[in-house]
Amino acid sequence: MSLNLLARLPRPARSQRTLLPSVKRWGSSISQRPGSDRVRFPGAVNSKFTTQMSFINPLETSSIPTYRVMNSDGVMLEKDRKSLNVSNDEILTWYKNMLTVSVMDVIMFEAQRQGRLSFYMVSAGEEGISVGSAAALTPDDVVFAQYRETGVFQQRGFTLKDFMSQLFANRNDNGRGRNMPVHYGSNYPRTHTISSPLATQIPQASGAAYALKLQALQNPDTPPRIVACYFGEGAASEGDFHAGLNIAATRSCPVVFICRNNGYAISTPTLEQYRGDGIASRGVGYGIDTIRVDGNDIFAVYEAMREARRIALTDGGRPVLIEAMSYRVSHHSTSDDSFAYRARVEVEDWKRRDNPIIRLRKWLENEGLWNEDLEQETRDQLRKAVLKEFGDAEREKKPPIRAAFEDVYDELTEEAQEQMKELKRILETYPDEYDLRQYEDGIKGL
Ligand SMILES: Cc1ncc(C[n+]2csc(CCOP(=O)(O)OP(=O)(O)O)c2C)c(N)n1
Repeated sequence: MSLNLLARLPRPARSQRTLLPSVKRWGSSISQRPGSDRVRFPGAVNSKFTTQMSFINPLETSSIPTYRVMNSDGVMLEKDRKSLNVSNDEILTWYKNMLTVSVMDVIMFEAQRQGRLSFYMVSAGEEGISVGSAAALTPDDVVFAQYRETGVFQQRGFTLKDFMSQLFANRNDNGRGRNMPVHYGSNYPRTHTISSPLATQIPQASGAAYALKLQALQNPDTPPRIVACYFGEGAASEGDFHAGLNIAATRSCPVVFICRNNGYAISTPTLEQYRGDGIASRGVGYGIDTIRVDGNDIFAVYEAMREARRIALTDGGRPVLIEAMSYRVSHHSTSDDSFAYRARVEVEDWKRRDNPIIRLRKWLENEGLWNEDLEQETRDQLRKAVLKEFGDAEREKKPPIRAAFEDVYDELTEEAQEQMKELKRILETYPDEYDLRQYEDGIKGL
């Protein structure tokens, strides 16, 4: 096509042109200049020539450092450090949110052992990662979670009633009782519903962030928003992790990936999960701004997330990776006995030595904002509140039976309607075999 012909073709809309990554990888040309000391191959444009044949040995490069603000005694590491720019009231809310998750976890784990709900997963040791990072988000920011981020939901305003309705799959569950316990979701604040297949949320998060970017370009008055995407270090071995990070980098999407590296994926220790420098080193490989933080230090997590959010919104969009280090002090889930693959003493040691809740409590006590009486009083209140919602949710009716057929597609298909009729016929034919009293509207709910 001649240039003239090209000129007559409509140009792409301006917004589409600016969608291209803002990073310029080359100057005027990618051709090789004579005598240049740098490679001008299009695939690695800034690489210097070398006559030294040396393989990069990862064992000889030092490990990415771990950012922390306070030590395990709750003492700020830099004495003259500027404040966090967060009010004491807000910090107290974070503390209470971590406690709420912890108190609820202990009660619900026990309830599962008694057979009162089918399944549960606790967040013990990782409350600081979820509460601290969620504290830096706005309700309009979009979250994708894995399942060990109950603190994100708590910090974003999920109520005990919301948690219990989902756990007991009753008619107040906004997921209509269809998912396993702990697969929470909410329309607002924007928090996508959790699903079991690991890592699938990572490329979805990149896609959602790309959509937010387009939205901002088309409508510059919309408040800037990011996507926050959580996953474990085990999930990061899935292909979807690689797809998700690479697409976010090449399309410059405003997404913050938060990897909870808690040392285990069920029974698999990190030594069998990867041999590189954790997950953080991979972010660098994808050309993504990356930081590793102490996940037991809620201040470090909050600060890193706040800065990551700012970076993610720079130049129209840029992905960021945060690797938050912690230790999974709990069993993987109620279906797991972790002492089958790790020593009890290792777990006890971690519980005693470092914990995000105890660390913040020490800081609050040092500041004169907290004491033993307040701790006992708050724990009692929380325990009572959890047990009240627990009882109410357990007694509440299940959604109507028709909910099992709805939402498979947007509208009920003819086949689904036939199946509903067939189910109704069976339930009416064998009324003694099926107790429908627990479902809203009983047989009429079909
Ligand atoms: C695609 C897929 N494979 C395997 C599983 C089974 N599974 C559930 S949780 C889990 C371990 C995940 O570990 P990690 O991502 O480190 O998170 P953690 O449980 O430590 O918080 C596995 C293998 C799954 N749910 N989905």
